[in-house]
Amino acid sequence: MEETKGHIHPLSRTMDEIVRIFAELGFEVALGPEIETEHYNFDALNVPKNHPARDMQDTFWIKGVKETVLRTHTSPMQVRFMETHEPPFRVVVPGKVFRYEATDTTHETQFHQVEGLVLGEGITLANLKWTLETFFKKLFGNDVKMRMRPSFFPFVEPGVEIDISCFFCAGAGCGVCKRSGWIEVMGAGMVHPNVLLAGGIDPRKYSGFAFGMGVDRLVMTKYGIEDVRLLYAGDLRLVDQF
Ligand code: 2U9
Repeated sequence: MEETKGHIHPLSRTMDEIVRIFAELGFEVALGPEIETEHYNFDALNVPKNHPARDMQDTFWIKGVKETVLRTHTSPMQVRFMETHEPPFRVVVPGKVFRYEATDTTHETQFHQVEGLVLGEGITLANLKWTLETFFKKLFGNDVKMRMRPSFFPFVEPGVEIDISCFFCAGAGCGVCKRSGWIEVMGAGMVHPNVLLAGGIDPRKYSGFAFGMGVDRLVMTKYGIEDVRLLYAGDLRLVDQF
């Protein structure tokens, strides 16, 4: 008879490993609802009222329930966490998120994120850099290099995009990193004062950093999976390979 032993899905395995590493670094883990209010998903995160992300084309709005959405990121849970916890704290939020878009090889209507939030007195960009560098070394090995590039997200200021040295060619340049030697893996930044205020935190006393990573794309790059939809197809011919 054929072997029919169960497997842990590569996405779940990667999510678990990421969360385990942050737990080693002293982070708590929090889970939140997949159905959220417009307030927690957008307003509290300093996303302008006219921002394209709020559009019917980008977000699943719940029919017949005013101001309610399928969360487009796990960030609303960090706002809920701020409301119920006094800094200092370190928290990661893993989970499923939703975007209303046409699916193709690189887009799905659901995907997975791990986001994090660190708040305390005197937290700086240097703390962000050390924490994330340490995280990537634990995930990909001690030789991995990390760089930050300026970027913009409404919920952070300054915002950065984080690249790591390509884990296939160690930075030499290959097909996976498009000859650049770098792979973009995360967005991050110092939490915007408006977001701290929305969470009931005094920005004159506390500061902190936040980060967000899409796990599906990381899994695809790591395992050479060329269509994101395969991750959700439930086809054992995919799962059996891991
Ligand atoms: C709070 C304050 C700040 C979380 C952040 C990003 C930058 C980011 C993307 C990565 C790939 C989303 O999955 S993705 O498409 N995320 O670039 N996320 S800063 O910032 C927060 C979150 C919560 C209260």
